[in-house]
Amino acid sequence: MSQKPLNVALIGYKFMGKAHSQAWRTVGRFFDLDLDPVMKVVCGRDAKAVAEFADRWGWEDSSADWEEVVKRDDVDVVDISTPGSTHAEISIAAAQAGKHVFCEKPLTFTVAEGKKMLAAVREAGVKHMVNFNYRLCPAVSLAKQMIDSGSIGEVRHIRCTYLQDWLVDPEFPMNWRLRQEAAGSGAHGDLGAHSIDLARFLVGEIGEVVGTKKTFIKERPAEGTSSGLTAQAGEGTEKVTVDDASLFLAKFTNGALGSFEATRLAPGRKNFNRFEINGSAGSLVWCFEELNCLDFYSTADPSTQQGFRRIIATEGDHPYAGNWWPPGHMLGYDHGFTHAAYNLTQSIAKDKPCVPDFRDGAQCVAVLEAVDASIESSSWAKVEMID
Ligand code: SOE
Repeated sequence: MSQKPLNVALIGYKFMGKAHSQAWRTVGRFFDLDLDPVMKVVCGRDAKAVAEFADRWGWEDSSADWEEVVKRDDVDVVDISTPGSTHAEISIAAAQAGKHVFCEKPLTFTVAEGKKMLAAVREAGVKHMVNFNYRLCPAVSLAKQMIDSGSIGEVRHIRCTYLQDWLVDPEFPMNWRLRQEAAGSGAHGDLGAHSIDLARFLVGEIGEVVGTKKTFIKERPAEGTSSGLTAQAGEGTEKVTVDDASLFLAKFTNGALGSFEATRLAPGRKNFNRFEINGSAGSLVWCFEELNCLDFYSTADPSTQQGFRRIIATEGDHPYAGNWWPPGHMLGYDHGFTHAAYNLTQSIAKDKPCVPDFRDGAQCVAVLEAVDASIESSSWAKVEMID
């Protein structure tokens, strides 16, 4: 490539680290870019393991010292794929060192911290993006285009369910995602954050919420070793300090109504991230388990032909899809991450705003936090609007 390099440092190299590495490896091959992403350095606590990861995934260098990495002169972008408890400290340090920041969701755990992160990136004048990968699936971006162009009329309802089953076995051992201090919350922030982002992207701002959360399995075998979403038990047991499930109702500022359910205890549901949107002139339905498909019902169809039709969002003129394979050749989980790497690279190259950005990340945290406030007060809670 003849473009100027864009040197990327990745912090974290487990499940999300792999997804981000795959994105940086692939993006320049399928998308025309104005900068050339270079996989400069990957960072993690275990020097030997991170060196092996670098070798396997094609990172030029590895390090066990994130503070040194974010200050390196040969780093332009800091990509944070670590547990949520570390996002604020690393993002702020990276921004202060003048680096563009790409951060996993949830952005952080409190609105106060989210605002600090937003202030840091704005003050530094760097680009910032939070990784809400599902809005970047072609079928979801198409839903957004269709809503904006009036295909389903005025939006009245959104029903979001994000269901998984990897914690249904009470013998599944502890890992960081089950500890409040590392993950912030359970299904609420891990899965609910994605649904909130989809709802904000597709419908608008959420003004008020009321909800509940529950931890069904309160103690689990202690952690032995873990990798991604699998784990082996160690000795003894440990208390689970996050929710297994979260449910809430929402009133949008534009008058629409929403319901949200997130759980990791739904046997048979693997990554069932689904929304159904009903408007005055039609409906749209999407589920990650069939991520290339968007179901569309239009009241404008002749009465003899009414029914949901299935759009396969792999045509060349569907968002992002034309950069990949010929029509009908399906995309998967990793492609959303590549679309994020594309958006960030181009926003840096063209000095244009990048979405979803840290304000989107912080606004999502405001909704999560308002649900917690509603649980505390057993009543509806207002969502703080972040400028
Ligand atoms: C685990 O529940 C998880 O990997 C989440 O952390 C991701 O954000 C989600 O996209 C898939 O499931």
